[in-house]
Amino acid sequence: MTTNLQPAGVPDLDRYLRERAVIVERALAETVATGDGPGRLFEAMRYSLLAGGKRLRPVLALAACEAVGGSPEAAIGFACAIEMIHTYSLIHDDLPCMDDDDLRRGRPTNHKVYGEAIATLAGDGLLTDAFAVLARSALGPKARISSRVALEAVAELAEAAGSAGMVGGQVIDLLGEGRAMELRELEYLHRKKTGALFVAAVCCGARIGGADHLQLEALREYAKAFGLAFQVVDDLLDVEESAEKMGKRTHKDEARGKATYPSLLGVDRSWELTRELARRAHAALAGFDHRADPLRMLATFAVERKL
Ligand code: GRG
Repeated sequence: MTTNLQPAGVPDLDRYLRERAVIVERALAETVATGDGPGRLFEAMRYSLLAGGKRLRPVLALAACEAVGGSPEAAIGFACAIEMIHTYSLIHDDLPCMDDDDLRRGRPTNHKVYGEAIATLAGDGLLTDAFAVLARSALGPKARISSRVALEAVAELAEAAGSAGMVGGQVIDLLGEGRAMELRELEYLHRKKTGALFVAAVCCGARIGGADHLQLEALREYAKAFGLAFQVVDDLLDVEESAEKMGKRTHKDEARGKATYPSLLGVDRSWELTRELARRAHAALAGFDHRADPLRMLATFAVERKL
């Protein structure tokens, strides 16, 4: 994998995000090239993986690695792995047996182009290959991490994506459709469905960067606040924005009878909650120097984003 990662200078948020997304994009295109397998499968995997997207989880992982003094090059394999897992979750979430969506990242969903069977397998391929990518990168010369750190990252990522994390959250979400939910249950669901992967992005990036125990705990608090803020904003954008702008179907939560932050708290209080969560994320970084500035900017972005 060839990458050219300079330490982040943090010029401005838009530029930072664009530059980082390009780096991630290149690494992903190289990582998931046509391998020793059916061309149609790789085409379907690349169709969704290289369809744009904000690349927030990999960007967070690189930023967390740098915040503790690590080199982002060490974390690029992990960054690719987490974006592959995120993309698999989007492909499966869009399937007719789940959310049944036609539009994702501004283009027809994977199953609309490749059919349900190939889309399911493209998701499976991305999920499984992600762990090979992570393990191989940890074995590579640029990683310079101990096998213990590598194994901790593998375990943390698998737990975040699996039954106790994202998959579990998706099940709670499906079973909750059409029935009332209290705020506490909604938060529990989102901490698993969306939040767990953000926490893994930040904590594994930081582990790879050499974080000590205290740094890891502070960054975990940052990521928990970030993940929830991101999700509340997601609920708000679903109410307030159009499908054309978002590149995916909107106004669908209400249609499916899903509890959301705006439906439980109202729009104004939901926006207030996002600001409170952003403050919490910033506060968690109090003990970090300027190298955590990208993480600070990203927390602001999570609540100010319009996409
Ligand atoms: C199918 C196992 C399985 C899990 C699905 C994460 C998830 C669980 C489904 C995605 C659907 C969804 C709308 C989740 C809520 C928030 C979210 C993860 C939005 C998409 O993430 P972004 O905005 O997307 O980072 P891009 O396209 O920018 O990467």
